[in-house]
Formats: sequence, C-alpha cells, structure tokens
Amino acid sequence: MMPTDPLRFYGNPSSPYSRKMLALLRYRKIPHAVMWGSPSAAPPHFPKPKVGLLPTFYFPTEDGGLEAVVDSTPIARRLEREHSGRSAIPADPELAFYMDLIEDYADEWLTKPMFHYRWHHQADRDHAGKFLAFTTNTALDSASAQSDAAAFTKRQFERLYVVGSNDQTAGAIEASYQRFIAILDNLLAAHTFLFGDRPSVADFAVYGQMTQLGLVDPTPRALMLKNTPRLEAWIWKTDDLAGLEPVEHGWIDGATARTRLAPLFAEIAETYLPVLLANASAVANGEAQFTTEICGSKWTQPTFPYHARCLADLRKNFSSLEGEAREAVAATLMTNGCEALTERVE
Ligand SMILES: N[C@@H](CCC(=O)N[C@@H](CS)C(=O)NCC(=O)O)C(=O)O
Repeated sequence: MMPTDPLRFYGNPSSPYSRKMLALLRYRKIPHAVMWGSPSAAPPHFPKPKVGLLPTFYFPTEDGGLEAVVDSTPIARRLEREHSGRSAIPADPELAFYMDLIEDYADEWLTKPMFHYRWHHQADRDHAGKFLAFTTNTALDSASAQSDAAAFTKRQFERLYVVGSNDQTAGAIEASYQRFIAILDNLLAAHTFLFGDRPSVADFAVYGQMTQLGLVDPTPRALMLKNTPRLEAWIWKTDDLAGLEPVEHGWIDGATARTRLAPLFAEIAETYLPVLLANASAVANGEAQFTTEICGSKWTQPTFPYHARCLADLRKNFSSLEGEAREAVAATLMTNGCEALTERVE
C-alpha cells in the first residue's frame, strides 16, 4: 500500500468510538476513508480483527498487506507516532496524564449512560432500534427495518446488565450524566476545548459519546438541550476541525489544568473510580460479579477484565511520571479523591 493511500476503517454512525476516531482523523488531516458497515462485509483480502468491535482499522503492513486493529486508545497513540503535526496529545507530561484519565473516563464510563439511555427507556429503545437498522442499510425496506429493529432492540436490551445498567443503577447513571454535562458546559464556557484552545484525544473521546447522548438518543438529548444547549454547538463543531490551525501555546498550563479540571476529577472519583477498583479486586479474586457504591446507591455488575487493565494502565502512567509533573499530578489526584491511581502496580 502506498503511504498516500487513505487509512481505511469500518465504522457506524451510532458507534461513539467510530465518531471519536473519524473526528480525530479529520482534525489531524490524516488521509482516511471510513467505510460505513461491518468488518464481516469486508472484501476477502481484508484480515479478520481479533475481536469484532467498531471501529476496525486496517493498517498497511511492511509486506504490503493489511493488519486489522481495534481499540481507539492505542490507535490514537499510534497515529501520533506515525503522523507528525496537529498533535492531539499535549507535550507536558502532567497534562498528558490528565488527558489519558479523561479519555478513559469518556470511553469507559460515559459509555454507560450512552448505552443505558439508548436501551433502558421505552421511547429511546423504540427510536434506537430503527436508527440502528437504517444505519446498517439506509435502503432497507420497511418490513426488514422493522424486524431488524426488533432483533437489535431485544439483543441490546438483554445486554444492558453488561455495562451495569439495571433498575437499581439507573438513577446513579442518569444523575452522573446530568452532573457531567453541567461540568462540561462550565469547562467549555472558559475554553473551547478541555485543555485550552486546541483539541486533545480526550476531547474526541468525550465528543464521541456526546454524538450519541446529545444528538441521537431522545432522553439524554432533551436533557442536554434543556440544561446545556452550548454542548450541541460544540459537538457539531468538534465533528470537523480540519480548518482549525492549532498553535503551540494553545494548551493551558498545569496550574490552570489543576483548578479548571478539578470538578471533573472529583466526578471521576465518585463514579468511574469505585467501579474500576471494585472490578479489579473481583477480577483478581476470580469473581464473576462485583458490588460497590456510586454516590450512595448500590452498584452491581459482572466483572469486566478489560477494566482491570484500564486501572493498571492509569497507574502505570502515573508511575512513569517524574519530578515536578509527578508531584503535581499526585497532589491533584489526592485533592480530588483519585489517590487510588497513585498506587503501585505489582
Ligand atoms: N475500546 C474500544 C471499544 C470499541 C467498542 O466497544 N465498540 C462497540 C461499538 S461503539 C462495538 O463494536 N460493540 C460490539 C458489540 O457490542 O457487539 C475502542 O475504544 O475502540
């Protein structure tokens, strides 16, 4: 494959991670081609991904072939290594740590409200089934759309428990979304992006989940429009930032980040962190499910080995910090209830 060939990937408009990566590629001006669909429909010379997740990327290999890769977080780092300019990762290690944490929260926690709102309430469920059916094929006839919608809805409704959404946790999930949009709205009133006047991978991760919560699914969209209408404009603009010319001093400094992002870190400490910690202990003990408390409500869900890795990665990131950056991050995590992230990984 020639270096000028576009980077190809399968994605779906209803997939927050597909949207995250498409917006990142547009901003970074990396030649790309999104194929709306599923890797199961790929031409025979396309390799199969190890796990069937969207987006699935096809990177050229040295021998002229292709390799199928999933998981947006490492792909975003790989794109930083392979393409220079218009970086979406701040060079300051303190900011980069905060960015990784917020990206992880967006990818792994905000996806809970996203999936929950999509399938928990009847009105959202009725909308999502049809939306998903037509994203697969906009030319579907009505009868097939109806039966596909019914099949999707049944499957996804039955999988709500996987992300921890059930009648007991619904209140905690919904309250966390409402607090999050209020925090984001405040942050975006002061700077265009989380880390200043240029976007970071964390912005694209938040954007990806918000494309669904804020633009697609009726209940969370109505909440956003009522309480934080600024966010609708932010989502649409973040969709295509190819015309933004970032400047080096577009990033805020560490001192600004510490104060500015404190409410978000405190929110992470109340929601995502307890889940990460309880999940990791349960994974270590070989348990099939875990129970914890989120803002005073009981939270039970099946263990998720991938999240044990997320916690270990965040701790490794912390342990690789040195000098002033390490001290500053430690103090910030301590002040905002995230000190568990400073523990050593064995
Ligand atoms: N950690 C992955 C997650 C990707 C992911 O979970 N994709 C979802 C759609 S948004 C998926 O393909 N799910 C397949 C399924 O649920 O069957 C990433 O960041 O790319």
